[in-house]
This record gives sequence, C-alpha cells and structure tokens, in this order.
Amino acid sequence: MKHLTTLATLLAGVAFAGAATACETTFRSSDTHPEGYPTVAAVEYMGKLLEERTDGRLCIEVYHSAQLGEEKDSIEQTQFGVIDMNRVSLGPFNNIIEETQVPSLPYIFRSVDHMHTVMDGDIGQQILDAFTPHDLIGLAFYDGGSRSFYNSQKPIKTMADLEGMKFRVMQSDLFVDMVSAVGANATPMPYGEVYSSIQTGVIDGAENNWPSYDSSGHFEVAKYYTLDQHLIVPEVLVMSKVTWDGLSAEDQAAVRQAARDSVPEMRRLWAEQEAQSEAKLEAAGVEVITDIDKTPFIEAMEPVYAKYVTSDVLKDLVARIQATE
Ligand code: GTR
Repeated sequence: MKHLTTLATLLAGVAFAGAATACETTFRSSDTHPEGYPTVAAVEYMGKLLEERTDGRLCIEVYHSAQLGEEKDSIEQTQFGVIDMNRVSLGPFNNIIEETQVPSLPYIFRSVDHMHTVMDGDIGQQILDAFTPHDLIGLAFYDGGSRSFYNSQKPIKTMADLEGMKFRVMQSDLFVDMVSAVGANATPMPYGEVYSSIQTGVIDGAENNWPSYDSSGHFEVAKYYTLDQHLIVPEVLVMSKVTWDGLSAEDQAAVRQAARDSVPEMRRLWAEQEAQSEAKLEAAGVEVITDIDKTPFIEAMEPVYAKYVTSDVLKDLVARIQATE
C-alpha cells in the first residue's frame, strides 16, 4: 500500500511536471555560435523569461553551432518563416537592409559605451523598424565587442603591413570595401569555412572579436592579433514576420519585452566572456599587437563612407550618431 501511494504520488508529480513544461509553441532560434557562447545563453535566458511569463505557453529552443545553417542562408529561412528567430551580426544584413550599414561602418562608434547609447535610443529603434519591410521583426541588439584583424603570417603593426594580404569578411559588400581601403584583399565567406581556409592558406586571416576568435578556434591557425578595432558592429535578434503575424498582440508584446529584458543579461555575459577569452588566448601564445596608431586606419575609411553613405536616410543617421555624446 505504502508502495502504491509512493508510485501514485510519483506519477502525479511526473504528470504535473509534464504539464508545466509542455510548451504550446516553441520558437526555433538559430545561432552560429556554440552552446555557452553569450548570444546563445542570452536567447536561452529570454526563452526562460517568456516561458515563465506565459505560464509555459511560449518557449524558445536555440539551435546553436549553425545547426540551422550559416548566417546568410538562415536569414533567408527566417524571412520565409521556416526558422522563427535568429541571432545574427548586422553584417549579413548590409546588402539587403540599407540602415544596417550605418552601425557597420568602420570607426562609426567611438567606444562600446557610445554604441550602447546610440543603439538603446531612437536611432536603434529606427534601425530595428527597418527590418519589417524585409519580413523580419527586429527585437533587440546584442553586443559584439570590437573586431580586429588576425592572421597566420606576421605581426601587423601598421597599415602598410596589410598590403596585399587576404582576409575573410562576412558576406557584405561594405566589409569588402573596408578591407580594400586598408590595402588588403577581402574574401567574403561563411563563418564555418574560415578555419580550414586559413589552415590551407586560401586566406591569411580574418577579423573578429575576442570571444569569436576564441570559440571558433581561429587563434590556433592565426596567432597574430592586431587590435585596430575597426568595427564595433552590434548583433541583432530578429523574429520571422510569418511567425510574428501568427501571434496575438499580447504575445507579441511578451516576446518584445522578453527580448529587451535579455539585453542586460547578454551584456553581463559578454563582458565576462571577453575577459575570459582574452586571458585564455594570451596564455595560449597568441601574439597581441596593441601599440597601433589607429589614425591612418580611420582616415583610410573615408572612401568607404563616401561610397555607402549616399542616401538622405543614411546621411541623417550618420550625422545623428556622430552628434551623440
Ligand atoms: C561573430 C558574430 C557572428 C558572425 C561571425 C562572423 O562575431 O557573433 O554572428 O557574424 O562573427 O564573422 O561571421
């Protein structure tokens, strides 16, 4: 009898736990990074908030490590509604959404704090809104630190050292021109192909932030890291408009709020990861070049601004960012 009661209690417990975790809707969210990376953890955190706030009705499952494809392809799938959510850099949107080019301009932000002030305000909202005509809903911006060049060949101390070298960039014309502007050659390619391309000498290197340089393992094949910090490009969390349109107004508001509330957590995780990756890679023998004069790099970007900042909308955004304290 005692045994039976225990079993009944146990079964009831299982049934209850089952009910509490049975999500009515689970959004599939894509990320190129591995489990534990700050962007992956932040979207999981958002999912937890959403699940709690909708009594377990709405959940998120993050498909990390590019399980749903490389960024460019996964963006298309998200536009079609095959993927519900996507956490991506702004770079792969540059060729399709003009406004995303502005925060992707080299040296547009004076610091990460400047980037936060801009992206947390009206300018950030205007850029998030620009996703809607492209079948995407811009939910929030995440941090991507600052990006710098790394390579397998030699320590780069001046712009002249970059002459003729070959660097991978994200699939964005703007970044191709950015690399040409400093005298090097750019090869746009998906993130997942970079490691072997450096290893086999197809390219000399790439450019990225500390956590990506670390988690991708690129430091193993390209140990010279020059902190020229040419980009402070934010990352973005989007939802497919197809998925969005299927939600009630209250659920849309809950999704938006949970995304917003994941931002401080993301920034906390990011700061932690940046410091950890830097310490780890320095111990692993990466040669970090910090004594670099950024002025010639900044000046070299003038033709890039001239080529891309041509419409009134972009000119206005750039002027407002520059005027933001
Ligand atoms: C990372 C970013 C990814 C991806 C990658 C790349 O820093 O978080 O979303 O864009 O860079 O260079 O492709």
